[in-house]
Amino acid sequence: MTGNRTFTMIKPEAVAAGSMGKIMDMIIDNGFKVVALKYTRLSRQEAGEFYAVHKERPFYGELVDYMASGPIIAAILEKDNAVAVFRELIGATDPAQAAEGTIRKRFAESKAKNAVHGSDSDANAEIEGSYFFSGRERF
Ligand code: 3AN
Repeated sequence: MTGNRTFTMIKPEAVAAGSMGKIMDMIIDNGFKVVALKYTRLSRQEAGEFYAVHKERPFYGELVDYMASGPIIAAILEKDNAVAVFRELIGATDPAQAAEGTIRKRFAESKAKNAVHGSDSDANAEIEGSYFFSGRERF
């Protein structure tokens, strides 16, 4: 349903730290239904495609290298007003600015290694979710 789904990734440093279970618990405890879930790894090329909107940003190369550096968890999540509510739960891009109780406040290392991704619009949630999941992988 439009407006009720978002897409997330638990990023390589958070997976490497063994935090994926705790992060999924926070997501589920905050009322999100897990519609799709996958443990996978992006190639450098795939990470570049996924973050193509940031191509002109100075940190693009670093971001692509980092996102391809290890396995991630990808998921589609469902809740009313999912995109906005999930971005509130993850907190600011820079963990130093993230509010208490947010996922990034608790798990992020830095602006680059910030533990989780959250879609920034309904349109991007659909595009990003479709990048990882087919129709029969969504429940
Ligand atoms: P958000 O993930 O909060 O939507 P964006 O869309 O501005 O933030 O940035 C996308 C991703 O690029 C971030 N999740 C982060 O990993 C990386 N990033 C953003 N700003 C920086 C920065 N100044 N230096 C390094 N990486 C950054």
